[in-house]
Amino acid sequence: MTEPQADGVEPPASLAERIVQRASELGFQAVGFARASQPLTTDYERYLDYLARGRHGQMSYLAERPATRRRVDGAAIVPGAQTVICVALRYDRPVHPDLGEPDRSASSLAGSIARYARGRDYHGFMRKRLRQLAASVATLGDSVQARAFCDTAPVLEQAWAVRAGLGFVGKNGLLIVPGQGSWCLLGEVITTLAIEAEAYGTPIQERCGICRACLDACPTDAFTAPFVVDPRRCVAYRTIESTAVPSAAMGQGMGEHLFGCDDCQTVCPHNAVEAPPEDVTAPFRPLSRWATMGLADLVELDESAWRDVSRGSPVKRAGRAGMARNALLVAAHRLRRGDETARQVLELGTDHDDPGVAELARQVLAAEGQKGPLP
Ligand code: B12
Ligand code: SF4
Ligand code: SF4
Repeated sequence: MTEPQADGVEPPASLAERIVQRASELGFQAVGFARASQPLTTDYERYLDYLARGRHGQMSYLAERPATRRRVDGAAIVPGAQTVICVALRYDRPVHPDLGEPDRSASSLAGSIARYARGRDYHGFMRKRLRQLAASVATLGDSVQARAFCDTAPVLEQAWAVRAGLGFVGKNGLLIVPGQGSWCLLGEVITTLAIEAEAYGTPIQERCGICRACLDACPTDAFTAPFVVDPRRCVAYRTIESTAVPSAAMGQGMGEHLFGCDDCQTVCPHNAVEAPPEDVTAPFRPLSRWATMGLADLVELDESAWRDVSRGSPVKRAGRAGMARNALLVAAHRLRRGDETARQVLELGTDHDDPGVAELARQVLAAEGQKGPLP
């Protein structure tokens, strides 16, 4: 709390306070500051180890110009940067049918899509807000440079958020903001502005304790150790980033996941907090198209229909063949559980114009056929 001056005039708020205030106006739920001039050490070494083990798989962008991920104050990011302003934007929504926010169920595609991806693609509106924050930061001094980042630049976002004291990385590999949980997206404004020394954060101790709920909940055993995900085994990678079409046997274990996966967050006790008010997370409200489509529709889409279905949605990243593959894997899961309606989806899949997708459908049907004649 800032004390009024003797003459009753409020003293100007500190730079940090003004940035926090602006970030809050723009809808960010948490803000922290890290010193940009100190390169990353342990996190950078972990990243190099990750590359050396080939964990990036098909995400070749992660391996490009690796040295750029070590520091953010060089030519690649913001020359002369002093401060990384780290923000978190929550996307968890109250679960209520009237809000279109479903549980995972056979009747709704949205329920099989990871929460962050059910609504509009966050990159657009998150970057817009970050750019607005950057514009405000640029007015706080002479010749201040400030750039917005979210997801696409070579910045180890979780590492900077940890350094800013925004939260800690849990055993599920995600940044958890104390009191708010992990259902949040990270972004940064990196700037040449230096703020008050005492406003820079420090890392906080991780608060997982003996819990291991996320490790046990992972459907594909993607954790090689607590805190360490092997993306190549992660459902998010396999349904979003990878273009590989697995064999029917390899594709097992993905369950109902059509796009992304939330299992290691759903079980986390730090997420047992109230969701923000509905209007605050309105852009994450499930798109109405998911309520009217089924798996078969996804398999049948031609290029033009796919453009309409994927417009403005994060699912665009998987591509038409990728989403058809994902739909077939969900159908295979349902068929194995005795849902005969899923067979139709697989039969449609055998005619898919992507040969790999068509082959997957044939393999699943052949494997299921061997289990005995249909009634
Ligand atoms: C590539 C990527 C993926 C890949 C690979 C993830 C990975 N682990 O590398 C895939 C597709 C699998 C993925 C999945 C998801 N992702 Co992603 N992803 C990214 C991206 C673009 C780069 C990540 C990266 O640099 N990886 C490289 C390696 C080195 O990092 P790492 O393995 O994560 O390791 C770091 C920490 O885990 C930690 N660490 C590692 N080992 C240890 C050990 C100990 C003891 C400790 C304390 C820490 C620690 O240090 C490392 C370096 O910082 C970031 C955005 C960004 N630019 O940072 C988003 C990002 C990490 N993803 C995000 C999200 C939301 C997801 C999903 C939840 C999406 C979903 N619902 O399907 C899942 C979660 C999977 C999981 N449990 O981690 C958010 C996470 C927000 C948060 N609260 O942390 C980010 C930050 C995007 C954003 N802008 O908000 N993602
Ligand atoms: S997102 Fe799903 S598959 Fe990936 S680590 Fe978490 S629980 Fe496992
Ligand atoms: S589920 Fe448990 S172990 Fe996993 S991140 Fe949450 S608190 Fe940590």
